[in-house]
Amino acid sequence: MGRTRHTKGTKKRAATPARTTASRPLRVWLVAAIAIAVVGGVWMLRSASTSQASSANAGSAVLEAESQPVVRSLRVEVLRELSHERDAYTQGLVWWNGQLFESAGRYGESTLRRLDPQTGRVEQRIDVSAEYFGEGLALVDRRLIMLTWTAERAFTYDRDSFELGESFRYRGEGWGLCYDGRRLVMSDGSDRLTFRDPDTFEPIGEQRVRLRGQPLRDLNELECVDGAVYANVWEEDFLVRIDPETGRVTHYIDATGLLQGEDRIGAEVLNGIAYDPTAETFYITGKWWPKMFEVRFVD
Ligand SMILES: [Ca+2]
Repeated sequence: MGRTRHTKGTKKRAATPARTTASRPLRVWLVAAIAIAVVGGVWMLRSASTSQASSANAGSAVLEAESQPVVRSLRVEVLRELSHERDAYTQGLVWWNGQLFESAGRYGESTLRRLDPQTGRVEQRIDVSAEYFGEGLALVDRRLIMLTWTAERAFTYDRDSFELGESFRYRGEGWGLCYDGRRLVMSDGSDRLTFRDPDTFEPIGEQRVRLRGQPLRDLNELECVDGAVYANVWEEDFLVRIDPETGRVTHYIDATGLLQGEDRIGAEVLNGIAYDPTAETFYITGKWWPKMFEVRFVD
């Protein structure tokens, strides 16, 4: 090894002219200085652009936070409790003129009911054909329109006689339904609301619902109130108020703890929301709940 190193050194020295050997330190320093300048310049440029990028990122984060919509939190103030038939697997609830209409689901157990809002007593009831799983319910003039879950059929019933009228076909699942006086709003278990013509049931638009910027799926029973859409969310103890023009959730309504003690035995999820515009109160209940509540949503 020592021999090889020596040979190489000797060879190198022999190949190097004497005058070049004399100016080598200067050249080395020049090269080093240029290298330092280049590396330093690149580093400064990079840090400048990184710092610009960081401040740009910080700026957009601030903007994003500022543009992040504020969701108001409300709670449920219970004004009154009324009874609710435990055999109703509630899917749709509608208030009209001192009456409550309710649609209930499950195969072989689906029904349409008229209730007395003062007591919750069932005053009229018809069974839905066992092949259909009843879902959301809306009132358009004299027609109650009831969705079915997966049969892609909506049935109409006369508001007073419950006589079956025309039916509509649609694509996909049916969950919740409400009527805002101009169009029907329908949920299908996703984050989508579909707007439909109330006469033809044809889709005329849709909106995706976002809670704090994130898709809010499992939208279930609906209620159209003064241009807003209130919704149950499947398997959740909260409701939301949605601006249907933007899809944004504007209010989050905590409805935990409504049922207490033995009332919870056999009761399923919170579902069913109806609005009484004369009293400006809501009726809410759940599937197989023994009670319904007349409530206000308050700060
Ligand atoms: Ca409703």
